[in-house]
Amino acid sequence: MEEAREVRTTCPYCGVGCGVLAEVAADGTTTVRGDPEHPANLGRLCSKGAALGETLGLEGRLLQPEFGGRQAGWDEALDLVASKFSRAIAEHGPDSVAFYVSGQLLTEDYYVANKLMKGFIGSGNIDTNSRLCMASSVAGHRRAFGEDIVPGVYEDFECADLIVLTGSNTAWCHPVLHQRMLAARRERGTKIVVIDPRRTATTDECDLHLALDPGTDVLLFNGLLAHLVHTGKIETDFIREHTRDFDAAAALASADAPSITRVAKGCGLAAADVQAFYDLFAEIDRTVTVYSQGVNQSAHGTDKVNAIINCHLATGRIGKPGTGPFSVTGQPNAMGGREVGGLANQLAAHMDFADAAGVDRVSRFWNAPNIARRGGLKAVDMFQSVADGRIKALWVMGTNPAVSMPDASRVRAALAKCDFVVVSDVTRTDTTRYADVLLPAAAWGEKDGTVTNSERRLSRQRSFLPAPGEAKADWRIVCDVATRMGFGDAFAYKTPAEIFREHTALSAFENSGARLFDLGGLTGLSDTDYDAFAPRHWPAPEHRKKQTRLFADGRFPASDGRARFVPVRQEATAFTIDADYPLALNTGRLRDQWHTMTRTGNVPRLMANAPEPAVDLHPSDAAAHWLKDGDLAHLSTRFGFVRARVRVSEAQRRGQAFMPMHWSGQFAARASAGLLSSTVTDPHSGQPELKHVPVRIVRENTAWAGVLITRRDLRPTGFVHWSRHAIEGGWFYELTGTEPPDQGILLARKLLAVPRQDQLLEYTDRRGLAYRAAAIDDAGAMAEALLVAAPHQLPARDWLVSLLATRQKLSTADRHALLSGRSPVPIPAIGRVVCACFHVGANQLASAVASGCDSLEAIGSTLRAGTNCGSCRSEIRAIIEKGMLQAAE
Ligand SMILES: Nc1nc2c(c(=O)[nH]1)N[C@H]1C(S)=C(S)[C@@H](COP(=O)(O)OP(=O)(O)OC[C@H]3O[C@@H](n4cnc5c(=O)[nH]c(N)nc54)[C@H](O)[C@@H]3O)O[C@H]1N2
Ligand SMILES: Nc1nc2c(c(=O)[nH]1)N[C@H]1C(S)=C(S)[C@@H](COP(=O)(O)OP(=O)(O)OC[C@H]3O[C@@H](n4cnc5c(=O)[nH]c(N)nc54)[C@H](O)[C@@H]3O)O[C@H]1N2
Ligand code: SF4
Ligand SMILES: [Mo]
Repeated sequence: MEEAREVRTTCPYCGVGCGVLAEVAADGTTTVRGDPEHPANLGRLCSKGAALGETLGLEGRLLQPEFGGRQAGWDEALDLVASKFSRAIAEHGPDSVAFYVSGQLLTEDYYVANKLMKGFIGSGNIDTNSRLCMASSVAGHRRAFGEDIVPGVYEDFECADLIVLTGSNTAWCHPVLHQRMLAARRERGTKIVVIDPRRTATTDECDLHLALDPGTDVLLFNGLLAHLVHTGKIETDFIREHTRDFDAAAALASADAPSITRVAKGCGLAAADVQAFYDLFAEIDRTVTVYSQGVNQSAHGTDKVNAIINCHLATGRIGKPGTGPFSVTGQPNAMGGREVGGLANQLAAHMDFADAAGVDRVSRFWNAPNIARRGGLKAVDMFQSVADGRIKALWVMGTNPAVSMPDASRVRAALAKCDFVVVSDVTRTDTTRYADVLLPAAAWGEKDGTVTNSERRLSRQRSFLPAPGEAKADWRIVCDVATRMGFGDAFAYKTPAEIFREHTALSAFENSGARLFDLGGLTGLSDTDYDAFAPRHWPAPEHRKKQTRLFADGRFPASDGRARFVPVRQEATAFTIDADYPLALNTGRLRDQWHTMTRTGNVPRLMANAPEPAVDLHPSDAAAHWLKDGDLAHLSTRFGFVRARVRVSEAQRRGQAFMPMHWSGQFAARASAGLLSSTVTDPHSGQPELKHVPVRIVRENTAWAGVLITRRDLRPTGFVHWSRHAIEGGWFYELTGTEPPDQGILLARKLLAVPRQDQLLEYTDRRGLAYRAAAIDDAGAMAEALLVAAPHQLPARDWLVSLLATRQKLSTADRHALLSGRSPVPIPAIGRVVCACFHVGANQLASAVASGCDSLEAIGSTLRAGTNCGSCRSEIRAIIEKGMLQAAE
């Protein structure tokens, strides 16, 4: 029997890049915990990271290549991919093919995909989902610094006195970093300002929240720059010695934002709040400004980035401890993708197409005379070209564009029409439905390589499980195809370590310091060194001085060594809200889900906090549209429609709705935010506007509601709306429709699987409006249960969920209860799960508060809730406050 073993690796979710220790027990079960030695998290994990062990099951995994509706061998599949791509290139030229890849690939996977497309196929047509994520930050960095550089490191959060979080729900999206910021707030009194149109878990713990109008960040930061100039808070020496174009930027900022009153009006803020923010920024030297998708995913994202950077350059707050603009990366390897050149407009290793000498250098290094000489299509344009038939063959790797791209129905139509679509994934998704060839990729825990986190720190992902079935690492699949296309010599790698060494060598090749991205000190890593590689920052040049915090010497990677102020002006949002589409729709993330839910959606405790797709609305908007909490809503924009539950929430501002980006066709009938989002892009970065689109929301007149609790994994069809979430031992389906209840019962009844009539328990009420049924397995346990009733009239069902999990033989009392729809023994419902780490529900928290727990600490020591990752603390605090208020009344 095998011994238990522990492997050091890195979390495959967000860009914080936490170290994880995976312990594989002798029986093969894996448990994970935070790696206390990893500098990003020092042992902490958030709810998603802590549940990684529960995502390793093989249900739903792709285990073999498939094409033509059948399983196939690797040889056939790879031959087909290579010949289709080669033929398209021969007949229509290299620009008739494209790769759409992902910031979730490892650096080694990414490097070879980029090398194949740009170096050997000879087209720039490789783009990545980072186009939807980091492109505006990349463009803003390049305009300001001359290179895509995030200057700061995480320690800056611990020595800052002011942290400005703008367009970032850090508490949910970078939870471990947020914990580090809150520790600084507790320990050294660091002030936190949050700039976000809605109230979030992040705004719950801050000193000032500016709920600005969507898309008005440029005005706010232009006003800040003007204020700094007027109040003499700028660093004139720094500006003179290390920057250019200050006067133009300051002049435009003052013209754009002539007074605090004008800024307040333009941003929809109280003048006193704007003043308070400007005063804090002006007075506190050690300031970090953290930004994420509220900044990047905007029609003017690049200008937002530069408006922020301008304020840091003007105050010389960059390159020093506790200062700097800090774009936090979303995906685990968004940064690694930028390093290899995975964006269509970059070449490789921070060299780009604009510089002919750079193209020549990469061409010589790769021995690739056929190298692409110009950039390729950016994601939105790439899918447009697929739709137009200009792209004949497309390979999608590690991303789910049928869900996550804006105007997703157009993307689906394009995929359906395309001559040849290859998809490499670990599971079936909405995108794999369009694959002509489906390639099974090895998943987290099965593959080896490196990732780079938000602070430019490289860490290893290490395998601790064998790849199941015939799944293969992405780098190997790419190399196998490259070899079959005739490029074998350039892709003859046997290990990821070999690829990594080549990548580091390219970064150092003819690099005399012009490019800060330099890993020259790592080119000599042996295989053993690579195995043992400990997390470290770049730059890691061979001979020059090691630098962790960049720009400390005031030198920037532009040809004259100076940073640029970029004059920017507040532009109008791409769309205006009108009577047809009267609300502004914002989209983003939930605490416990990861993107299109292909992994987190299978984990019961991660589905418990927000089990259904929902749209958040301000109470007065809900009332104006005749919507109540829990109603089913029909949402439409000029791009498409979806259906989701209404959640009335004071956290929204009037006129604005919020919908999570996560739901796909695997988890709901039609609830993907991508179907609503627009294809408007930022002119500099090509990043789509995903935070603002006019929407109309009306109530669906549902006439019945149902739930199906089952062990089986189904995708119901024919329902106006369904959604599902994982529960212990199976799935929970919410069903609803607009047809009369008796028809609803018939429709729902078809979902029930009853092998033999004597295994069915069934009850229909006298009027035929309510229905309850259960299927009993051979051992006498409940295999599934179906309840149908009028909307809002379904009986309690927590106890049915636990009945499914126990798999125990049903007692007579249970059978009666199933038919009467009432639990045999009153079991207290725990309520909506608030703490995912310890599975503690709202009802449990409320009763703990009622019995005297009046602080987070007291709750923590009684129920443990909130003591692990901490991302539920703001929700717990709200429950405590509500309980105390009730007690006082
Ligand atoms: N739980 C969880 N964490 C994740 C992910 C996940 O799927 N789930 N994904 C990861 C990835 S890839 C990414 S990119 C990051 C994203 O991390 P974040 O950017 O923090 O997440 P979002 O929810 O997309 O958007 C952030 C906030 O921007 C606000 N916003 C909208 N419009 C504006 C505006 O005009 N101005 C300003 N200032 N704010 C605005 C939204 O209201 C929202 O609260 O999260 C990473 N971490
Ligand atoms: N409306 C709206 N849309 C958005 C956003 C938004 O805020 N609003 N955010 C955007 C952002 S920032 C991002 S980053 C994107 C994310 O969007 P996607 O990239 O589409 O989301 P994921 O669900 O992470 O897709 C990753 C896919 O890779 C698969 N996979 C996992 N591991 C591996 C592996 O090792 N190899 C391979 N080949 N496949 C693997 C997963 O099963 C999954 O299907 O969404 C964007 N879309
Ligand atoms: S914060 Fe959470 S999701 Fe992000 S890397 Fe750490 S454990 Fe993973
Ligand atoms: Mo992202």
